[in-house]
Amino acid sequence: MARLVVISNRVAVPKARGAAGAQGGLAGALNAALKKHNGIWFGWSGQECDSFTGDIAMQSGDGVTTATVDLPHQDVEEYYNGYANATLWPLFHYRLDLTEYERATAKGYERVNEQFADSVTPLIEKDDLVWVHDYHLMPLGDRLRQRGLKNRIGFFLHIPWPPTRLFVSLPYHERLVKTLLAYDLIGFQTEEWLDSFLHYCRKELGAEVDEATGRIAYDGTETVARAYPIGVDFDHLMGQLDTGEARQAAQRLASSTRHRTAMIGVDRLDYSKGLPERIDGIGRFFDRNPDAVRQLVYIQIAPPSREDVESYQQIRTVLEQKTGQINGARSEVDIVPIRYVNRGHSLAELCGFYRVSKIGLVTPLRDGMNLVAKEYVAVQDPDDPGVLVLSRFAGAAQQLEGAVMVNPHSPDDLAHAIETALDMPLAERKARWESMIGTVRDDNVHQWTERFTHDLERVPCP
Ligand code: ADQ
Repeated sequence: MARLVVISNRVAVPKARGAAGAQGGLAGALNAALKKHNGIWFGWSGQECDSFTGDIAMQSGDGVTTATVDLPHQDVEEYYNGYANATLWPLFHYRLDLTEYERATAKGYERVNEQFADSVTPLIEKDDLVWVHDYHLMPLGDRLRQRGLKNRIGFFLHIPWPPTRLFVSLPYHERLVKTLLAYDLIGFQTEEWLDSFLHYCRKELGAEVDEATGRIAYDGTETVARAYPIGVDFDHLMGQLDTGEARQAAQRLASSTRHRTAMIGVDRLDYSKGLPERIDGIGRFFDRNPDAVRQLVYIQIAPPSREDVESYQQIRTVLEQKTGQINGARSEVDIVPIRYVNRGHSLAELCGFYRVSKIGLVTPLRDGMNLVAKEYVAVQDPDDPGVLVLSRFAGAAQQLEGAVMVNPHSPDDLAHAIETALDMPLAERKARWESMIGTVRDDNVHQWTERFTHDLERVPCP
């Protein structure tokens, strides 16, 4: 089996798995693949330095070797806070209104991709499979090729790929996509994002595209693009559910909500997750059902993320205001309808919370996949499962058809979905859950890494 070199913006150092915080779904997924392939994980340490040295800190533990570099403040500002999170992230989540186009940050993005290529090239051996992750590092494959690498190099995009009409608002969009075609294999979360990418290649680049196989021929290169929906580490989740920590968390939540139904949301504090819109929907539900404050309590777990980006500071303020308004209007001496928890929790605690929450609310405005939806389904009690309310704009909606689907922009739709979930008879809850648990269990993260690396090993050698 070929050794695997994973390259992503941030690296979860050994043991960080499941630690409190909002690292995103990437960490758990990759550790599993790396353990199996005896791999190396390269990326930014998260630390800042005075000037870029390229010094690599290596660390081994738990079957995984990590190799990290520090970045100067200016690089972090331009590459990470700037181009990645204030240009690509909003644009790829269809938020042109929040997208910033700055030449300086675009240059910083290119520069850091060059630095990453310089640093990681000496770590890569002849037969290694190289797997690059996410929007921070789209040009990296091309930069590695420029340094003479002949390995098989794959790329996986964790976020959506926007429709061509939005994507062309990006200055130098062609250049970015051409660099992507330096990869041998490009993975997307869903067929929808894949279709958007193929459409762009055909219409804007004039590439030869075979929709059936995902083959893209352009300027003498050949690339394959396919959908690889990411999953959860199902067995690990079951293990977490079985811990004292999970049981205690479940008990704490159950006893504090007493006879009320717990409804839960777990998200990074990010505008793509539709949090203010969700609170509006909950507000509408209480307007329509004022007595339901004695029947339902909503728990929102949302630790801050990317706090250096302005749009992220705003969302926190908006969320606090909206929650405060509903609680101010509807609380009673012994009852608060919305609990907003502004910090992370361990995976075990989350499993405990999911298990006792009879409604899981996952309503992003746009999401590559969304692993919270799958985690919620995974840990439900088969004899008394809760109801997943899911945005039709999450990639997960294409697999989890047993969820109550909502349009997250519509407060009425959200309110109606909560009513439906609250009133749903046991037989229907079971039938819906049973229709989803198979894909959550079987299309898991191990199967995902297996499929991607299997295909990467087999694409024609460059
Ligand atoms: P994210 O946008 O971070 O990931 P998501 O898929 O929901 O979104 O993954 C979040 C992960 O972080 C989950 O495993 C969840 O348990 C954990 N998490 C979230 N909030 C937490 C909290 N309050 N405390 C502790 N842990 C928390 C990106 C894309 C997604 C895609 C993933 C994986 O945006 O669309 O599904 O990558 O590819």
